[in-house]
Amino acid sequence: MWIRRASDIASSEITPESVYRNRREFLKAAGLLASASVAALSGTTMLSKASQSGPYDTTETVTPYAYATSYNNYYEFGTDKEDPAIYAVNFKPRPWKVSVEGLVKKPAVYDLDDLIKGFTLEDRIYRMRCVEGWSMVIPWHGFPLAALIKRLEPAASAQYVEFTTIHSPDQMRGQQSRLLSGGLEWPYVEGLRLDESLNPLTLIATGIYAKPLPNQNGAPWRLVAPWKYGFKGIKAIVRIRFVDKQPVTSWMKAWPKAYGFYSNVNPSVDHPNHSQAHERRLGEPWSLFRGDAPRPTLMFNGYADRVGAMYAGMDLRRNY
Ligand SMILES: Nc1nc2c(c(=O)[nH]1)N[C@H]1C(S)=C(S)[C@@H](COP(=O)(O)O)O[C@H]1N2
Ligand SMILES: [Mo]
Repeated sequence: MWIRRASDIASSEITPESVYRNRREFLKAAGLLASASVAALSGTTMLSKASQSGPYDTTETVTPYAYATSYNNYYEFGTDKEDPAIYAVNFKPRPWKVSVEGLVKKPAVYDLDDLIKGFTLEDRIYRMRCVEGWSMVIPWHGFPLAALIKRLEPAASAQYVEFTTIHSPDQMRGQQSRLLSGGLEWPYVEGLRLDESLNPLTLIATGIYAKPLPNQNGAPWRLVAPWKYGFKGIKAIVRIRFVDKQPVTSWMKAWPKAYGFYSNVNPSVDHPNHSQAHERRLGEPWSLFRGDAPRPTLMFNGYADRVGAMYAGMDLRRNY
């Protein structure tokens, strides 16, 4: 692989366009994405629901499998987009314990398979938008988070749900040194308001592209909230805590001016370093010489009709 420069580490969550471009060119040159179009074809045929889309599915073209599984953020495995696919190969997603805590009737440490037994698994094709400006269309496999929350019976006083990723430095090189953490404190923490958790759009994924969730995508289970920026989608969850105060998330702690609790996709609220008005759809042909077609970003990532009412009366410029 290439030599890691200090500037790569400092690039943190925000990767300048030029660096990004170079990495993509590097990837292509290395042949890592050479099979993308082949994967796209097989990906489509693997999808049981590709032709008959359900009420939650976008009908936009599904992103090639190779992009979804070899270009993403999972800082526990390193801060480069290619790191998760490379360094998560030996991660062990089973056996998996989950601690349920806080304002809830059934707090306990559960075995994941027991905890989610009996849930009806669904396929849903969601549009995903990263804060850094790339977007993908991913066929997820999983169950509504609402099903789990109802099973756990939160107390009436619970208003937020806090999620925590596993802390396992032996398996996660990014957790071994501050220099590798991209400015984050471990373990990774995210949160949702309780009503956001119960929204039918909010999914817990255990698979993608009709396959089990790969380690780099958050095995054994991860959150998917498609109207929010990608970083809300916490991976490899080991703790779910019901609380009455707004949780402080990892990115809020790292840079509060850039990352608020809500993190709803909003083309009119810029990141301090760049506009959020447009995005690049990974893998989508654009011109003869470039992929990643640019397109305008939509309010709530296009899911306003399903989630907008939850924010009625809120100032979405202040509550970013
Ligand atoms: N535990 C953990 N979860 C995480 C991250 C991380 O660094 N650690 N990165 C987030 C960010 S910034 C993004 S963009 C998405 C990207 O992964 P995905 O393409 O699999 O959704 O995962 C999110 N979940
Ligand atoms: Mo992200």
